[in-house]
Amino acid sequence: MKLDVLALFPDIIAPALQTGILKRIQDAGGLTVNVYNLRDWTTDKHKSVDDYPYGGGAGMILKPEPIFAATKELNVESDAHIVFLTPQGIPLTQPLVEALSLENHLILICGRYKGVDERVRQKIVTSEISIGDYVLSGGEIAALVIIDAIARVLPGALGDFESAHEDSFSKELLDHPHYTRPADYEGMKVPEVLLSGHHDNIKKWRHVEALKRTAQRRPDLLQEYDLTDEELAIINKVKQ
Ligand code: J9T
Repeated sequence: MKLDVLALFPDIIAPALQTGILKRIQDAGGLTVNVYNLRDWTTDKHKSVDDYPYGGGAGMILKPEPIFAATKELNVESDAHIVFLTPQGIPLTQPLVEALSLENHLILICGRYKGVDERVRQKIVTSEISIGDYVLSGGEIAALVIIDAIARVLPGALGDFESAHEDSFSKELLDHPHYTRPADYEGMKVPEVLLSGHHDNIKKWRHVEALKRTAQRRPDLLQEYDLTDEELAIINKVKQ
C-alpha cells in the first residue's frame, strides 16, 4: 500500500514512522509512507495555507489551492482514496480500518481546528473520518492513529498475522484478561484454569470473561452481537 500524508506539521508524524511495527512493515515493503508539507504547494511569498473565513468569525480556514495542487500531483493515477481527518467525519472503527487496508493508495489530509474550504470536501475528498468525539489542534495525530491501525492489519506486520484477527473488536467483543508469569504475584494468583493446560476449558473461560467485560464496559457492542441463551444468562448475571 502507498500512503501519502499532507500535513502542516509533518514532524509530528515522521519520527513515529521510524519505530516498531510501523518501521518493520515499511522495511519489508508492505507499506510506503510519504509525509508532505502542504506549504510546499503554496505559491505566495508568505507560503500561506490558510485564510480568514468569508462571512466573518473566529479561526482560519485551509485554503483550497495548495490542497488541490498537492492532490493533483500525488494522485497522478487518479485511483487514490482521499481521506480528510475531521471531528465531523464518520467514526473510525476496526471494520473501517480493515476496509482502508485493502486500498492501493491512500492520501490523508490533516486539517486544522476550524477546518477546510468546503470545495475541498466537494471535489477532492473520498471519505471524512473522525478518530473520536473530541477536537485536536490538528489532524496529524489522527493521521498517525489511522496509519498505525492500518499498518498492523497489513499482511506481514505482526509476526503472527492471525493474532490481529483475534484481538478486541475483530469479534465485536472486548478482549478477555491476560496473565503471564509469575503464577502467584504477591498473593494475587493467576486463575487456575489458565494453568490447567485444558484448551477447551481455557477457550470457554476466555469467552465468558470477554462477554462479562463487554457487558460491564461496553454494553452497546453487544447489540450487534448474536447472543446464545447461554451467553445471555452470563450477561444477565453481570447486570445483577
Ligand atoms: C483537526 O482535526 C481534528 O481535530 C480531528 C481529526 C480527526 N478526528 C478527530 N476526532 C479530530
